[in-house]
Amino acid sequence: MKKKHVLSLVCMFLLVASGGEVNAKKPITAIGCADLIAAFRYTNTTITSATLKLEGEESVAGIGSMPEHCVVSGKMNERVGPIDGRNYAIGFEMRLPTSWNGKFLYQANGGIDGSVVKAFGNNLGGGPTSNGLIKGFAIISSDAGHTADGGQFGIDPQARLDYGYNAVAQLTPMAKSLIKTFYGKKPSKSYLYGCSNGGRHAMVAASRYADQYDGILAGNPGFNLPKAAISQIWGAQQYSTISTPATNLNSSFTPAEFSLVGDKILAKCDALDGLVDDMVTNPLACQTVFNLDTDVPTCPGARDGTCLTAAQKEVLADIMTGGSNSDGPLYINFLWDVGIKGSNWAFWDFFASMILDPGAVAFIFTTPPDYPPQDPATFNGPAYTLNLGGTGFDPGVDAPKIFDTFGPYTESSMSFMTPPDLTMSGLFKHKSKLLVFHGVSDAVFSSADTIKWYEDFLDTWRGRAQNTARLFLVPQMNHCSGGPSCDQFDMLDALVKWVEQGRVPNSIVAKARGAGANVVNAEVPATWAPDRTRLLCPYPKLAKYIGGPIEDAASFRCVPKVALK
Ligand SMILES: [Ca+2]
Repeated sequence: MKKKHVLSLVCMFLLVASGGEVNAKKPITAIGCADLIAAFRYTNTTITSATLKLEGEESVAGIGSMPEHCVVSGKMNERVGPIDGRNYAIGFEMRLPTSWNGKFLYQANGGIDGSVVKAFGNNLGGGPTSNGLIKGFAIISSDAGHTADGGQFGIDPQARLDYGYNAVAQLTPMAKSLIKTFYGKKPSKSYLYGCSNGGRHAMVAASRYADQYDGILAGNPGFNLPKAAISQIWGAQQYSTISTPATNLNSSFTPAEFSLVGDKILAKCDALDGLVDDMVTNPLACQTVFNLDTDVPTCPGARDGTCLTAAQKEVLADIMTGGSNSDGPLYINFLWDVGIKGSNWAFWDFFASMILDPGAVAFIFTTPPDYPPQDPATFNGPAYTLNLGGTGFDPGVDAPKIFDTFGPYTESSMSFMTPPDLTMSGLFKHKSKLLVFHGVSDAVFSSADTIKWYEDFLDTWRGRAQNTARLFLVPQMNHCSGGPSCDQFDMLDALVKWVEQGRVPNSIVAKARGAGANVVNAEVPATWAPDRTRLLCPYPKLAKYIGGPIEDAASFRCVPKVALK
């Protein structure tokens, strides 16, 4: 207590001496960085290294040099898997800035985790210009309990749970304790954020661990990830029927053909939002207006990029349903949106469905894991996805296995991967805030799924809903970034202001990354100003043009969507 008292007196002196500004460079840590290895004690936790990085010693592309900080590496819960005999642990990294803002940030990562992404806390969206470390957060990042192995860790029951939710449960109190050891005090506020699978982690944390976090930011959340993964595989099987050879999905639709569809959607729906500006700001209205059959020419002869064959139309219409088997839908529909022309759309449908999804579905999401016949040593992703030889994914037989339990696999993947309470009642109990964004043209996690969740949330909580969770759709943006969109924004700042200053995010400005941007997005249309800005609005509000330069977000207001009809 005495020491703290002296410290606060020193702070007061600095405040006066510098004319009102505390010297931000003044170290405020309780112990030195390397001292953490010996000083930090926590159950089942080992610190393997702690190294001070001086200002400028590390940098992030597109953002710049990092401030002075301590990098801590460690692992929790080391063990040997009882079924596969492999070594497991929850590997983590923390980056602790010398000039700390007093807050904790959990950086949830994407994919199927498996590597400790550097804990810089890079802002979400496209080409971030800042990050958590620059903002002064103490940040943790982890591998969520396994190393990168294409999904084989799913053979281990505990590794499944760690990936689904338990790594966040284990790491959060440990990280807060380490912060206390390093800085001499606990964080004043705690935040968790991520996109894609990281957005899923965020939605799961909002449901399970709202007591641990004051603010949560979920981008393009795959909160029904097992469903989305089997939908992707089902989709690959459809594309395969018009591919030559059947394993070359890229031959089913050329970039020109996807661009054609995007352009036809734009032509039909651009004006629905009240302004012809090469942007569909009202995607929901577009769904009933755009008609694939009549709005896109059918090829009279050979494909030349200006038309689609009848077979292509049939397949694309099926893809947009999200897929089904004899029991019904596998997932949910996808929205017709201009961003279908973004290269990221084809990446997910043609590449990820053949390389990333199969291992995840066979080993992690199927219960019991499909092992055997799938042998991790010789596993062939495309063969599994396309069910070549009949030992791969059969939608009728295998899709239901995401709901199954078996022996030591006591939870289905739909249980361990998804938020158990989609009403997010814990947020209300603990007065935490949830900010969600979703690129409308996401080829893997359908924006329609997030919209449906949020509409249910609005129905459940009515007048209280918007004070606790808000959804911002990002027109024409693909999965987490990209597409012909304004995809650069700082939602972490918006969340912090909401939590700490009560400044409700009534709109958020997003910027295009055309020529001259810190990280250029080549898909920004040439007809736009390279630095076009737009208002993102809390759903169900939409950005309406009110007059002024059309490249400027200041010329728009968020209005109830009824006003645009
Ligand atoms: Ca428009």
